[in-house]
Amino acid sequence: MVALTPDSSAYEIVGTTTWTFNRGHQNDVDLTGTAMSYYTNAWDGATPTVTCTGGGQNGCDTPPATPAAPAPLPTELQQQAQSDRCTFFNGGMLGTGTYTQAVTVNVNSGTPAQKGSWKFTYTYAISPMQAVAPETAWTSEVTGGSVNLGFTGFVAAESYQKQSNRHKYSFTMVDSGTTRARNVSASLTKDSATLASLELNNIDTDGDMVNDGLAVGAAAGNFSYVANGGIFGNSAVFGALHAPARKSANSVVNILAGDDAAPADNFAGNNNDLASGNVHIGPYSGLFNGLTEPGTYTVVVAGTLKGNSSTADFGFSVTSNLVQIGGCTVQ
Ligand SMILES: [Ca+2]
Ligand SMILES: [Ca+2]
Repeated sequence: MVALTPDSSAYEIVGTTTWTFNRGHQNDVDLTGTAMSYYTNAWDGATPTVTCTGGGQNGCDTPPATPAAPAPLPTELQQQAQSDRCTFFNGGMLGTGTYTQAVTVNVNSGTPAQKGSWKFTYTYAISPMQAVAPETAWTSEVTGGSVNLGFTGFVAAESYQKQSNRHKYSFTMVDSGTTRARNVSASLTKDSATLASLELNNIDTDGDMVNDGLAVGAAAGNFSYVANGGIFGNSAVFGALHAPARKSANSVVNILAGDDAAPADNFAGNNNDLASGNVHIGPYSGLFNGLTEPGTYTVVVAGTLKGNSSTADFGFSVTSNLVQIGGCTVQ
């Protein structure tokens, strides 16, 4: 996986001043002062709509007890704040949003008989708590009139081994003691055209005095893993990997301890891999300086994950969320 976070999702240049949007991020524990803190995001309290399919020959029968409403989604709040960035900049009334989440309960037992796949759909509302003054959740700096677009992140990798009924996950990232992350670079795109690139390699893996790898070390903290850079190896076990359309993202601690969807890790020896330094990450950061043109930018981090003796090297490329420069002021 590649974790990739631009320093900000929006900038405005006004004369010699650069404004930076402090939107907040879906993973933030503390949103104080961010644009995302200006809304409520909650289930609307209404009874869920209920539909049912299946149930066998005689169809659905007797719904199960109504499940609890799922927690609200921070991603939805993040999107609302992003779409309101110009209202935060110019002042005014923020937008509202709604979305739904569904819980499916399958039943086939009980007296009276309960049958069917019952879907409970809950509605959530995102509501602003107040109108905002101009330049709310934006900070300014006199720069001469350009944006230095910074980004941070890390590369990590998961491997899965199945041996009879034993399932084992690993997050080590070395080959003979040397990083498997090779030829790692970042590029900047604007409106889909590549403008610039940066080398992120910081270690020489083959002794030719030229850096060609991204150094990895022990992860300091737990993190959520999802293989957004792709998957490779034995396709028979792709379903065991935490990747889009495969297993849902989960924390590395849960994955290693087997607190996870099937097939869950049942290898006792790796439960403390994070604490013992065997969960590796390759951290990186970079800066694209002196941007002045309004437009929609992304950062792309790409590289190669070195395979082992039985698997080929694997290329990856991950694109950041959009970063907007301009669009909120009349130029
Ligand atoms: Ca080299
Ligand atoms: Ca384990």
